[in-house]
Amino acid sequence: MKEKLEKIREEALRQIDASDALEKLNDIRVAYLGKKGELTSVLKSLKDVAPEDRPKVGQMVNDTRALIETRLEETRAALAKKAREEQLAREVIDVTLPGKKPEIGHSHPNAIALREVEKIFVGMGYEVIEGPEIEYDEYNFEKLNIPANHPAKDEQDTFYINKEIVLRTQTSPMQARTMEKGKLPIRMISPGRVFRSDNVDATHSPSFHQVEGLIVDRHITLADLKGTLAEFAKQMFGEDTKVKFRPHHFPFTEPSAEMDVSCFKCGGKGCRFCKDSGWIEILGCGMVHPHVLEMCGIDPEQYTGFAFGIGLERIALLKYEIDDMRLLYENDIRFLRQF
Ligand code: 2NM
Repeated sequence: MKEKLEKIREEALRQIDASDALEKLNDIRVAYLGKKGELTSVLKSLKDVAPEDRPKVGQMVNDTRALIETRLEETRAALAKKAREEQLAREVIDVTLPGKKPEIGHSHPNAIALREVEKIFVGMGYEVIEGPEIEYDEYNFEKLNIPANHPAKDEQDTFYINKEIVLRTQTSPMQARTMEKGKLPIRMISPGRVFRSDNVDATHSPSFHQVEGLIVDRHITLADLKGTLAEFAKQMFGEDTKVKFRPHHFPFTEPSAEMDVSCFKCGGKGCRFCKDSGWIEILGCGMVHPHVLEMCGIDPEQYTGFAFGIGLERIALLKYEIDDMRLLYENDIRFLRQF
């Protein structure tokens, strides 16, 4: 029995010492100390030993087990330490290497221009109100005094979803919706994407952005329109900016005008930028047509208003001297990085 235990011990220790992986140690533990292990079967055969020898043999079995367990644990600790050291060596970080520069995003020129326009009008007490890009014909045309036979309603100009629903061609449907709510006075701008069935070129796109403004209150006059938009021009293009109104026609305003600003590049002397005219067209505007007020539930005898529409891309192109609108939509990172 004693020899057998010694043999088991020697063999177990030899195997443990030869182990180079934690899994192997586990196999050895099972093979010797497990329920069906060699040492356990020795313990089971203890009943064949003479009763007076049992305590001694039992003690020997326990000593052997303790020895194997200790060696297993020592070897496990040594292997784990070695694995950890190897891992640390593998994962060593050179803290002196130069860091990676994080890519910082840039605002799109349209976004910068919009932020400026919004800041100016919010500063004058206007609210920013956004709305849906898909609109009812009723709000996009009808309530804005654009009747069924108007050329703007032609399928060549407007994207129709169906007979009653369109991709909005302007953001003024939101003005109609706001007037209809009936809470007066109104001071609002509605920025957003609009759609027109145009082919792409340097100055056209089937999808672009507008900021339309509306004020409705008692006693609003053309003088308010001129003063407000002249102030906008000064804040947007510089304190020395002059404005000029040219008569125009829009279905939703009467009278209507287009506003030019004195060229902020040459100061009005004439240059490539203003095509030698000294003036740059910047927006359309007018006094809200009484019929529009009426269709939106406002009494034109009590209330008047003015409205305007600004093409956002036009402002962005002017501000950054970009000569092709397509650059604004291609999102070429080399282009966007400049802003
Ligand atoms: C423009 C030019 C002139 C305009 C009119 C309205 C409304 F709904 F109040 F009648 N909103 N926007 C308007 C007026 C838009 O864009 C060139």
